[in-house]
Amino acid sequence: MMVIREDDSSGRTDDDDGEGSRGSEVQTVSGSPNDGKSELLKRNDMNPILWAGDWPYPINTVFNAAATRLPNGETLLLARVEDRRGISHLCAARSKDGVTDWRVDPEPTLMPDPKNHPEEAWGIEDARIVWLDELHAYAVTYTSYSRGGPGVSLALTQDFRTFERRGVAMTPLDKDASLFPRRFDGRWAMIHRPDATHLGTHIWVSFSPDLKHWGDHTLVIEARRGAWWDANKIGLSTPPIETDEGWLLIYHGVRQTPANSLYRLGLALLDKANPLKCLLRSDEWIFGPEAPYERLGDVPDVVFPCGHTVADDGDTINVYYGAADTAIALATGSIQAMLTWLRAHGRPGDVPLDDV
Ligand code: BMA
Repeated sequence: MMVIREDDSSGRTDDDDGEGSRGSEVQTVSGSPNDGKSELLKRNDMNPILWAGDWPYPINTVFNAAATRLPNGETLLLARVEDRRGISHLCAARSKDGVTDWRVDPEPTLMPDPKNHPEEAWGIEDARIVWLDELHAYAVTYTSYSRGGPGVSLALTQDFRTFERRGVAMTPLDKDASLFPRRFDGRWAMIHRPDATHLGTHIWVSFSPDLKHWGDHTLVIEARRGAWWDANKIGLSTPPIETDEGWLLIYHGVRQTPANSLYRLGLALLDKANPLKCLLRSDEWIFGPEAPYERLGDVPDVVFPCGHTVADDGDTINVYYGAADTAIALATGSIQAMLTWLRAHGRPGDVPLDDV
């Protein structure tokens, strides 16, 4: 019999013995500054839940996966797979509990198609999935790496087997994009991250009547400056989470150090009716690289979520993140706890950003 452990937010069952899990060898975070403290996102004991060794064909790394729950309750990840040329494609993996027993597509699910889509010349990366009720389709936004740099492309799918490409939505340099799941005053909205000028790399929202023509581009969340954890470069992590209080955003901030770039996560809340209005923004990061699989890999010190799923209780959130651009890991939290924390620790959108 399968018994869900009451104290186990991962949804793991007593049938899972974890035997042979490489996660059990590297999961220990002893000595991490968060030991013993309550955390908004708790790492899964099986982490990393997927890595190159799980792939049915030779690859370099698998990371930065989009996520959704399918109608049958299964979790689907659309992972970024970097091949052994350095070029990325997307590949789907499905699991009943979202943690174990992943069934990975035997071949790449969505390959770059540079012949018909030159914007995909150097690969496709970092997807985000949103279900569009109106179109009865999943919208997949992804980075298309063109010869002119990375931009944002959009494809629609019903089944993650065939995809209808809608082409480039945001020209280079742009990344970290997701649609909102429904229209605002008749227009679709996309959150995205046009790339750096010397004045920083910020989060913008743009609108479209038809998912093709985009305009009314508006800067919504600014990277801070100076010593802050999210100075100079930020971007959306997983798609916007609709709550009674507004759109909860998990976003990443990049701290440049002399040694490397530290990718950490923070929270923000956008107005429910007007996603151009930032209501709250966390001053502190809520999650950063601490575990060995986050600190060591092709790109050290990176946690980079592109997808989440919400459990049947409407509150438990599973955040899937790329760890060190090398593997996929999972951390679980509560949407209500994040909102409570943000209310207590958030800075209202109209208060100057980078004063202490
Ligand atoms: C960002 C993106 C991500 C990557 C991260 C860390 O700019 O390109 O795909 O995970 O850098 O390398």
